[in-house]
Amino acid sequence: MEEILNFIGGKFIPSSSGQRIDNLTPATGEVYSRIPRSEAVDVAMAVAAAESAQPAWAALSRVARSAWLERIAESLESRIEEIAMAESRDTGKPVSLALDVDGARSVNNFRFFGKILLERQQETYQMSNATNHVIDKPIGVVGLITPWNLPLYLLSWKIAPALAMGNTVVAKPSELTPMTAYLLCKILADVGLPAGVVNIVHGYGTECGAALVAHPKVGAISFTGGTDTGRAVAASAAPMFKKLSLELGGKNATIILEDADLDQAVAGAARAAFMNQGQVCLCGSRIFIADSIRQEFTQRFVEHVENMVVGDPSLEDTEFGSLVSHEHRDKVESYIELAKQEGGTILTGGAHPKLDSRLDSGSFLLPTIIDELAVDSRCSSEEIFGPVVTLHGFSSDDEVIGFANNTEYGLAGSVWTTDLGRGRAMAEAIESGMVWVNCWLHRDLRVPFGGTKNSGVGREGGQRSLAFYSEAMNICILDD
Ligand code: TXE
Repeated sequence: MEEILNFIGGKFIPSSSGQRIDNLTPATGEVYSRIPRSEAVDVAMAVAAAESAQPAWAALSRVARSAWLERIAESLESRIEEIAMAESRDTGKPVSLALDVDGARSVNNFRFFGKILLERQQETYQMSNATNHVIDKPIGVVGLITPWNLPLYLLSWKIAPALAMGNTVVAKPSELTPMTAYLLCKILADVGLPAGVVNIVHGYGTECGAALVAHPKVGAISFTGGTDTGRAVAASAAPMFKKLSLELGGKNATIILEDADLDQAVAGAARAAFMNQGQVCLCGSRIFIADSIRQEFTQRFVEHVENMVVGDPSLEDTEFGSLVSHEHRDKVESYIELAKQEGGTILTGGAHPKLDSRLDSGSFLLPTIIDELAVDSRCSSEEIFGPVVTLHGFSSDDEVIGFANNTEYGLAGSVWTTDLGRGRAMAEAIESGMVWVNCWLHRDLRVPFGGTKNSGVGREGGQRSLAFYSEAMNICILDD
């Protein structure tokens, strides 16, 4: 049984109360490690450590901080297989996905933000008799709260730009998936990052996460998670006027126009629906198909999904693993039951796969495709965050734009067409932060990432992340 510890002021320590929370691997249900059940007192220790480390960290040159990020990237890269296996075991996702996303992209996050820090331009504005110099100042201590679906990827997406801009960090990973955050701490200790620059506290959201948001010395909060939790975080942070970035849920549309390349669209829509067992905020969980190709698309889509390799996440050829927990699977299954009551037809899935007996207690659920639901049914409009996709027809561009926008969310979407001008026009009409045309989750780390409506507040990504993790200050100097 591995004991995961907090990382505070460069030391690995348990929670002050000594209490722990079991951590299990969702593919087998086995408890294989425990995390500290940290509370406000532990968070306060972490914030104090971050506060005392911050001036020296901020005093380093950009070149020096960038070099630290590169050192972390190199060390992570050298342990990428171990990271991928740990992430797969902790989340239930296929190890191949953990290698590509959680492993490789976490390395990239550190490397990328180290690089663009050096490219950041200082703005100057000349007046007739004075010059304005806009400078970036660190915020101080920033709080980072991350979810269970892309644990190390999202943690590194926040830690790297926060450190780049001279802040120190207190982070709280999801209590469901703490292992790669712990491995990252070991890496930070190995490379000799100064004590207190990164502090990680584990525990429940309502105890440890809420204490971090409420701590008066934490100047900014970056949160990724559910919309309801985001609301609670915003309510706690707003009276203190903290800088706030919220990346929340989505109910994203995948739109297949009648001129789409069907090979590309079928594979793309399946990837968008079921990557990471449908547990990505960007997943396309509502597929709108032009009436004239609906039958053909549906048949090919169902075939494609039924051919996905579902099973043991630790095997290299597995394409679809376990959901994150029994509780989460129960929630997803309750939506499948609801879909039946709402008049939906399950075209495939809706049941547990038959697997090796070792995986009997795992949180597996087959990829599920539901047809015949009204576009405004609860299943087609509420975020399920699992391997469930609903299919709907449409007869015109205006109609499908109305369907796509008929949701409280506004995070992402994709449009599939061979007419790129029409695809671009449709993308612009969709109320969301990001739309892909003929691709999905094709990520360039320089572009804005985030959503509108109930999908969040603010944008991170590239220079926008560097701006979020800093305070812009203008100095106006009257000419001689
Ligand atoms: O997320 P939570 P959960 C959605 C998805 C899912 C739902 C709930 O619909 O079914 O959210 O998932 C911490 N103050 N997404 O319960 O609770 C918590 O410990 C401060 C979308 O896992 O939002 C964890 O570290 N922190 C999403 C983090 O917040 C609190 C990814 C996220 O947990 C807190 C995951 C509080 N009061 C779920 N309560 C996405 N956008 O990618 C909890 N936390």
